[in-house]
This record gives sequence, structure tokens and C-alpha cells, in this order.
Amino acid sequence: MKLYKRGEGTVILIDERAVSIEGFDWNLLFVGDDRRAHLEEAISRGTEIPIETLAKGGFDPPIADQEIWAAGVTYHRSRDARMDESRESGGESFYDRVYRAERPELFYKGSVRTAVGHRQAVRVRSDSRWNVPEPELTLAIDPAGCVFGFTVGNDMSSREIEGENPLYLPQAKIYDGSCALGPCLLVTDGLPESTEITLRVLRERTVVFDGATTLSRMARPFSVLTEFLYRENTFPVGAYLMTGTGIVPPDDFTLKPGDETAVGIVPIGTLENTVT
Ligand code: DO4
Ligand code: MG
Repeated sequence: MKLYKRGEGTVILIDERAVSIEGFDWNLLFVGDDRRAHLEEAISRGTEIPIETLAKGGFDPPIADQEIWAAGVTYHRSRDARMDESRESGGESFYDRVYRAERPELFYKGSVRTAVGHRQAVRVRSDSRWNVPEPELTLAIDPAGCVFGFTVGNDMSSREIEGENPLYLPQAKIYDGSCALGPCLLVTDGLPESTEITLRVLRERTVVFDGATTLSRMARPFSVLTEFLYRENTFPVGAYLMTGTGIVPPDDFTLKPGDETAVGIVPIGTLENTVT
């Protein structure tokens, strides 16, 4: 089942049927004492709409009051890129150490305030000259720490600022329009390790970056990431957790205003954004 959010409305895609619902409670979906009953009740009072409607326009990020967190250096490619960018600042060894440590890197990524949805604008910071998208599978987690769904995430990052000093990480990562989520939330128990994540960047209709990875390359299981996140934190309405990037463009690549990013994860969908 896939859930799409647009203004006050939600569209639920179930068995090739699209059902539009007004006033769907997204927090209740996350809290989920009886998630199936909540969804069935919503579908029963919804209106069926043509499935083609979903291909048109954009969507809001599939979020209500959840906090968004992110894991870092969960793929070898991210470790290597971070070591390169922080060599001069002396921060290089931190990334290798965290890649091998028991405790993962986890950082706050914002909330609905910093998030945008499918076909909405992501931003690069005006005080940074080196900016990249980070395509990341993103977990939807209930208050008990159980993963009940997945969305596609883009952890927009300033490599210039984080490379200058690892202590600047929050500024490199959290600002208006720094996190894209969508196009929908897929409610399901799990995804296979063979799941592919792709990133494509278009500039004036030309592909300027294209990359792919699979979940099998992740260095840590989801259960370890969620266990550490929930260890000393209570999330009364659940949380989103971005699971880190395994795709990093070459060091001479930076996003430019007008670029279009497309992050794809089958079976969730493709999250498209324009950079401003
Ligand atoms: O430590 C820097 C951030 C790492 C990150 O965001 C990632 O690996 O995806
Ligand atoms: Mg990231």
C-alpha cells in the first residue's frame, strides 16, 4: 500500500486502485496500534480517483509531526568521500573510525519545517560552493522502534562546510529545503537486500551525473540504526530515519540552481526535485 500526501488530502494506492481521502491522520498511521484498521476505515470513506492522477503534479512530504533523523557513513563510498573532503581539516580519521565502530553516526535532519516533497524545490546553501544530493532509503518507524514503511529521501548536503570542520555538520545538513522525502510512503514490513537505489542529475536536459547502489552494500542493518536511535530517545509519534548514502558524485561535481535530481527506489517510486 502506498500513501501520497497533497495539501489536506491523502491518496492511498492499493491493488491498482487510487482512493482519495480528506483529513487522513498521518500521526495515527505512525502510532499504529491498529494501523490496518486505520487504513481500512480511511479507504472506506474515500473516493476512487483515476490512477493517472498520481503521475500529475507534486506531493507534499509524507510527514506530520515526526522528527527526521539520518545515519551517516553507512556505505564504504561515503566513508571514502568524507575522508577525502576532511583531510586538510584533520577530520579524516573520524570517518574511518565511525565506519568501523559499534556506535553508528546518527544526526538530526529536521522535521516538516526542513522537508520538501516530490517535485518541490530543494535548496543549496548560499554560503557553500560544493553541494550534493544524497539518495537514501528512509525508514518510517513507529513509537516502539518497529519499521513499518519506507520512503525515498534526499539528504542535501554541503560538502564544503562539513569538509571544513566535522563540527559544522549540522550547518552542512540542516537548513530550509535540505531534506526531500517522497513521492509516497510505502507501508510494508521489509525490502530485499537486492533493492537498488539510483540517482540521476539533469542539467539543461543533459545527464550530468548518474549512479546506483544496492542495499546489500550497507555496512549496518536497519535494526542497529533504529536501536541506537531509540536507545535514549522517545518518539511519541514515531520518526523517519534516512539510512545514509552509497552514491557520492566525483569531487569536481556540485549542484547548480535549476538542476533536477531524481532518486529512484523500486518499489517505492522516484523522488524528483529541482534545485534552487
Ligand atoms: O558525516 C557526514 C554525513 C554522512 C552522510 O550523510 C551519509 O553518509 O549519508
Ligand atoms: Mg547522508
